Amino acid sequence: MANKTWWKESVVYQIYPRSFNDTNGDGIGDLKGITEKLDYLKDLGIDVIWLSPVYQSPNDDNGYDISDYRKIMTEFGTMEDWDELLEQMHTREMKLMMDLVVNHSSDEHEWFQQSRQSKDNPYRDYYIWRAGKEGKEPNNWESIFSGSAWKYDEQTNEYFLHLFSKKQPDLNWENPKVRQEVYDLMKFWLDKGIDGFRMDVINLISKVPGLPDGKTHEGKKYASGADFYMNGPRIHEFLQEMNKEVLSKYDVMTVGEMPGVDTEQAQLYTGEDRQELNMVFQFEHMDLDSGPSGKWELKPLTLQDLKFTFTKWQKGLENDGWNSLYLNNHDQPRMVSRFGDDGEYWLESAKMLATFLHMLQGTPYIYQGEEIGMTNVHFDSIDDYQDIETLNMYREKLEEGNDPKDIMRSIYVKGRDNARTPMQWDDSENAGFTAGTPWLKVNPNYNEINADRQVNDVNSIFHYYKRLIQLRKENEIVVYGTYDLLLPDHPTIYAYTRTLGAEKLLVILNFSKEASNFELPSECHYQSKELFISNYEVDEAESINRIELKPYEARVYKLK
Ligand code: TEU
Ligand code: CA
Repeated sequence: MANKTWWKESVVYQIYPRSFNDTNGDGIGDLKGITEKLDYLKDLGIDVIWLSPVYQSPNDDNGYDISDYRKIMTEFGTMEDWDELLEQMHTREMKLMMDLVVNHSSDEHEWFQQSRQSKDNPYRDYYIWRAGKEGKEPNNWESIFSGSAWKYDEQTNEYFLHLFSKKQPDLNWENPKVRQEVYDLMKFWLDKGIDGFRMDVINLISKVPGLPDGKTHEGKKYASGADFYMNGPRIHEFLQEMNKEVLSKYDVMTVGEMPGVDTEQAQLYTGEDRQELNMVFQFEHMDLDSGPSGKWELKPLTLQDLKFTFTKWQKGLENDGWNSLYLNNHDQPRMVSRFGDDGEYWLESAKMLATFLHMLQGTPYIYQGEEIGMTNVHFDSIDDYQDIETLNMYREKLEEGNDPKDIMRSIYVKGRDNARTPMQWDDSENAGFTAGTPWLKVNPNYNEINADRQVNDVNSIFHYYKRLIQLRKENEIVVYGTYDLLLPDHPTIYAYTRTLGAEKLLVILNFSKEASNFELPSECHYQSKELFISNYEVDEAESINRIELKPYEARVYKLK
């Protein structure tokens, strides 16, 4: 059995502060708003809060573009507000994981302002500057936020690299001074008492020397440079140095966000004896409904793909390393809309998906609003959307001659603003999120879907999550049991077991709105069974050898 540790037994709740709770009526969530809701999170059973960036930022990418790593964003409040929030969390025995964004900074950071002054400025090599080639960018890499990954700066007649927005210049990790700056800022927050870091795109920090061109595709002006910046040549060296210099000196939890990571690499990043990170956010299950050209190319999701991917990760890290478990976050559409049914079977499918995720092996992450089944949003006009990734894509595809209706369809399904509409607290104006005008419109379904209604309804999604979290705390098998897939070829049922010693959990999930026939596989012997949790009324005495599952029905039995 994997070594026991607190971060394997914890449930994490991600807060996107801008959209969580506004207490001063400016329409923007703030730190005081989070402090106000800690009892709600404690009641849910949350152990750790992952706070998306709250540092000083011009908000080109809503805080993922940092202009001062040691200051609190003015819109979110003051350092005193932050100190109070941390103290109130610790008083409630909740831990705080901050978001470390060090693949890039904001172009308004002092380091970049210096760096762009001149080629011999002491900060020049804090960033990645190159001369153009034949009047063009230094290479053909595409930015993840559309267009070239290079921006020309006439001050020194050179280009700087930005894998994300033009206002997010990549830091040069080859420069030991940059690495030391990062370690110092990490210690600043750790010495204030935080309990860990989520590390933004941390597997992009090591680039292949020479920054070679990517493979271009027919008719595309730029190419993906992912082969030359994902899981690069010095990534493990950098992470082991960070661990030695900083992380090893504190009792902290770390999760690295790693686009393009596979299970073999994840074992290297999270192996117990690797001294790198505790876990990673991988993206394979987030790409199952994307076509070859990326997330905006919609492709139907199949249950087979979901079974294959999750089984690969459950088995791949079962002996060494550790899984993070998530189905949505601030970058992804709402899980009940994407993997379930946000219409007729909204309640049942939200609970079924929660059962699926929380009975797997790994640390579960709940994204704000997921616990009340918040759904995707559908704004009629592109002017109602705020996300830079969406707006850049819209402009680029429009210029390429695509039909605006087709572009909007992709935005409805995959846009990041789906996850960023304000938290729906109650059925008062603006869902109780703000007394002012919200920075991003509230989802109009807040009258039906809000926390206030669900906290007072024992059959709500909120109470179902609370029960799942309680089961995890009361039963070691939920954390440490070994995962095995059942019925691999069943088209609508996802069934798996967890085994720990003589105990077994049997998890049966109907991923469809059709009734589905479950037959207990012969390998599932048992003497006694106990119904752990279900999203429909179930007669406990009923045999489980054959079950006709209702639409999106979920059941978990403990077998002995
Ligand atoms: O996201 C990393 C990333 O790859 C994103 O492009 C994300 O996967 C994509 O937008 C999905 O549609 C991190 C942060 O989570 C994201 O909010 C930031 O915009 C990005 O890095 C740059 O810091
Ligand atoms: Ca505010």
